[in-house]
Amino acid sequence: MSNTQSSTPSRNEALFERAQRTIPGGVNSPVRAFRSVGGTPRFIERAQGPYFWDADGQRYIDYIGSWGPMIVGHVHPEVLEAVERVLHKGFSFGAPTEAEIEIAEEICKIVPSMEQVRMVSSGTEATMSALRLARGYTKRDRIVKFEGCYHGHADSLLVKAGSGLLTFGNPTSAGVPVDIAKHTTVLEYNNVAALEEAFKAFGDEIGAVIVEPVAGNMNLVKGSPEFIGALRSLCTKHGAVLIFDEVMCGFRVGLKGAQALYGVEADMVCLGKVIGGGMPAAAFGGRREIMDHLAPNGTVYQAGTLSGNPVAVAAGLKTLQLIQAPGFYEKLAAQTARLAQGLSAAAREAQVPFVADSVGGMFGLYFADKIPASFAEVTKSDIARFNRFFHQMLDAGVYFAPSAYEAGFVSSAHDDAIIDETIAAARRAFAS
Ligand code: KE4
Repeated sequence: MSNTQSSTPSRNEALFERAQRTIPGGVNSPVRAFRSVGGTPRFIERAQGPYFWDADGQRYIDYIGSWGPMIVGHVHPEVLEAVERVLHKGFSFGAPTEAEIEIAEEICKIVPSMEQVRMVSSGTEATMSALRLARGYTKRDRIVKFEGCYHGHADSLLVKAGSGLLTFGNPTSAGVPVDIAKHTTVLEYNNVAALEEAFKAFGDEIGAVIVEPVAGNMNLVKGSPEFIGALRSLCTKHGAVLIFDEVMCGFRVGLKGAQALYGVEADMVCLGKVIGGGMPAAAFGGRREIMDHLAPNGTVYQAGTLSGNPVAVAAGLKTLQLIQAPGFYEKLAAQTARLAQGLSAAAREAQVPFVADSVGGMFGLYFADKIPASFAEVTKSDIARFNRFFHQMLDAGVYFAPSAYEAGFVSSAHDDAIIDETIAAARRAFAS
């Protein structure tokens, strides 16, 4: 019996009602409110491996993994032990620690083009700081982003395309001054011609181009090799800083992230999620020549009370060590592909227009005839059908992202039996 069909009001409903009195929308991040899929958000009480349980004790196979961080599964014993080991030594000092050097060395060892790295506490801080550094380094205010990519909620990044290519960006959120949004140009993702046209028109004004090389915030949409290659060559030609926002795809599409996947090195990389192992930690970094402009060495200011927090670093460092186990990504990619292929096959059997795609440990589900290559193509998928499918699966104990515009995530704890259980539940959902 699912919660939505039970006669007695669920604890989720009672908690959601109570939450809305003191928390805007009852949630601390909008996507959690289920606004796009409808229904009552599940209040999670505990998690273990690939599962979490809600306030009614209902178990779900978790395919959001906290939106990427839980790549080794929830409460991995070795991560738990690493955190317990440091907890009694102190939660935060506001002073440097050796562990911060260790995680910086680990990140610079693993991620191409990272000669130096600065720890922060969220992906938003990472991209906001990387943009300020790129602007300070190039002394240029204009930045370029792409429709459908999400880089956190800094003012310069909550911008949508102006009416024409050469017009200024417009805010996507109230409270973002037009004077800030106008410095952001928004182009179509994977559109090489538009990119070339923009660089031709004002390439020498562009301080930074920021992109999700494998996008996960318009559902999963992969950058084409031509698009990623054009970004690199045009930024090099015009002296613009190329920023790969790998907060989501870093350590998710492969150990060395999208740079290795495409064989393209960015000038700066933003990281998050996996590097905190579920605790608040993110980072931005790049060539020393750029990073040297950052305070206290340089004139670009950036700071953070909890940056490099010892508890978060302990969880992140252990997670980074675990994902370097031989065969970790081959297995993760195989499990994720098994899920995508199994779901596609189940939909085909039921003659439902549905496709799925995957890269490493992230996947996309689309009620459409083909895998999308841009935000506009994603909007053409059958969103209403996705929303129905989401609830059918939720009632079956499978928790996909509560939005047709989000990617999904598999962990090393999602074994064949769990993937096959998910596919069987989808077969029943497609058939109904
Ligand atoms: P945070 O500030 O939420 O830690 O990171 C912002 C961010 C930056 N860059 C990319 C590529 C991201 O995916 C994110 C955050 N991702 C969303 C998932 N759609 C976080 C979930 C949420 O907003 O609650």
